[in-house]
Amino acid sequence: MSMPVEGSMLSSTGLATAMMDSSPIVCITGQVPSAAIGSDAFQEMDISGAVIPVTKHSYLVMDVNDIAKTIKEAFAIARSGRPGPVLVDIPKDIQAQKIEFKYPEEPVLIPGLPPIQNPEIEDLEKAAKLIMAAKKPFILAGHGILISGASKEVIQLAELANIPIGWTLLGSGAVPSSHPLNMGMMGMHGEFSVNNAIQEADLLIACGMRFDDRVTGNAATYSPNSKKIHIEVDPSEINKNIKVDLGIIGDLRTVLKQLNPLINQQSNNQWIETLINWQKQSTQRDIINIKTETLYAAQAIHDIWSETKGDAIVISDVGQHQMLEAQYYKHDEPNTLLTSGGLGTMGFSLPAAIGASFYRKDKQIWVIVGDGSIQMTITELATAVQENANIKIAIINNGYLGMVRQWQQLFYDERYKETPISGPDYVKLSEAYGLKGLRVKKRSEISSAIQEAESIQGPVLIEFIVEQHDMVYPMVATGADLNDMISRPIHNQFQESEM
Ligand SMILES: Cc1cc2nc3c(=O)[nH]c(=O)nc-3n(C[C@H](O)[C@H](O)[C@H](O)COP(=O)(O)OP(=O)(O)OC[C@H]3O[C@@H](n4cnc5c(N)ncnc54)[C@H](O)[C@@H]3O)c2cc1C
Ligand SMILES: Cc1ncc(C[n+]2csc(CCOP(=O)(O)OP(=O)(O)O)c2C)c(N)n1
Ligand SMILES: [Mg+2]
Repeated sequence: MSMPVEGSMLSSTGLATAMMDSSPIVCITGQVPSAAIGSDAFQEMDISGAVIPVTKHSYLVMDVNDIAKTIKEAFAIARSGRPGPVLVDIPKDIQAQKIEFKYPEEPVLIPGLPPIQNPEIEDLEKAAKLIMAAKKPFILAGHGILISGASKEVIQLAELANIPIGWTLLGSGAVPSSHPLNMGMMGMHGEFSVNNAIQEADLLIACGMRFDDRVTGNAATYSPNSKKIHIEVDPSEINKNIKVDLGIIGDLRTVLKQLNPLINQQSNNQWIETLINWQKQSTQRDIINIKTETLYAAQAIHDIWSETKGDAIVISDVGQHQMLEAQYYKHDEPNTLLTSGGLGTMGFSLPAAIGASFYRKDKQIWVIVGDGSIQMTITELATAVQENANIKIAIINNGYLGMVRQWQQLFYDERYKETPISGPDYVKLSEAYGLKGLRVKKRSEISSAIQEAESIQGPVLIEFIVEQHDMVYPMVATGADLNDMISRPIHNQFQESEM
């Protein structure tokens, strides 16, 4: 995807978001005329210099004859290795010149863009040996699976050796949620069973994930008894956050296509049983089972999942609602969750959903956004209306910057500061922007509101008024051991409900 912008107006936040989350984008910006560069001309800014830390590469094109070659290079760099953003800045006079277009046929060969390596056969044999010797193996499924298109190969490996799978936030959908070996998300707000499994495992097989601190908890005590295999396209990620026993550099799909034939069928049944028992323990505390008048955010998100039959592309924003989406919207298809993971950029969801709606006309597009996050880019409602973007926007309104409130409650002695927030009347605001707005206060109203939203071609907003003080459980405090999880307290409402 490319986006033309005026260089001096470009915010680096979008680029940093793409850089952190391995998103290939090429951003074309307009510069002041070449003769004026360096004169502090009106709206001049050295954008190609300013974005160096948040791009894979940036260009300032000073000759019209270089444009075609530069754009070709930019796309190649954005897509290569670990994908990421590239910026191409073009002065106004260079943009206005005319030349005959000639496609640059030469392949892109530049320093720093190495061809992806083929895995070493000895490494594949070592990996196969480790997998077949393991009694408690576990697959860490990351975003690299989606980038590489390796879902089929990961599932094949898991099924061959009966290996349970946990995924990172950005790896959601890489393996269908409904697959029996898929145990759920790992990390700070991951499943109790998954984090326990990682800590207890005797072998971790990391597939296209980079051991982010939200994933590992305390790196010093991370999965202490396991051998670790890391399959990764970017050599600099191997041994960066977690020391591994075997790093295999290469494209994940290519590696697994060569590794899987070396694996014989394994059972690991006892290990799987242990995980299923851990899963049962957390089901008992699941907020979905509570009977209450108040609507909980988790229930709203769960019901969006069931009403859309799990078939939507969801774009979530940042905060509690983002974590609840990860836990309760079960993705069965690759590339059906878009979210800002590494930078956690509030305001991401609405503009990203408009973009997704241009490309995926075949799918329902749902935004799941908090009342804080929507405020960051709410003006894009005008764009959604103008473009008649077929998106449904679920605002999870808890009246708080909920994730920050949760940290103030748990780790800052309940000293709440600047976290209760006011907001507009979202139904009236929708009317003002020219789209349909609905409000849901009770669980029983969810189904008809979703059906009404889906019956309208174009943008619709639903405000869900939810319990204000709920928290996302489980939670691993920053720096705590991964299996040192804070669980949802069991209270009366659980005992009254049918379980
Ligand atoms: C409020 C908040 C809470 C969060 N809590 C959690 C949490 O509880 N759990 C969680 O998992 N995350 C959580 N995150 C997200 C977290 O910060 C990271 O963004 C996420 O864990 C990164 O996932 P990843 O490593 O799979 O993806 P990326 O960061 O995109 O890394 C992908 C890796 O795959 C590699 N790769 C790319 N292409 C290929 C290829 N073709 N072949 C092989 N390798 C390839 C890349 O080089 C890179 O190392 C949270 C984020 C926020 C904002
Ligand atoms: C641009 C930006 N500013 C601040 C933060 C810090 N932050 C993370 S989550 C959050 C609260 C989000 O509130 P809301 O959108 O209402 O979601 P909730 O947690 O209530 O579901 C904040 C302020 C951030 N991630 N991004
Ligand atoms: Mg909120």
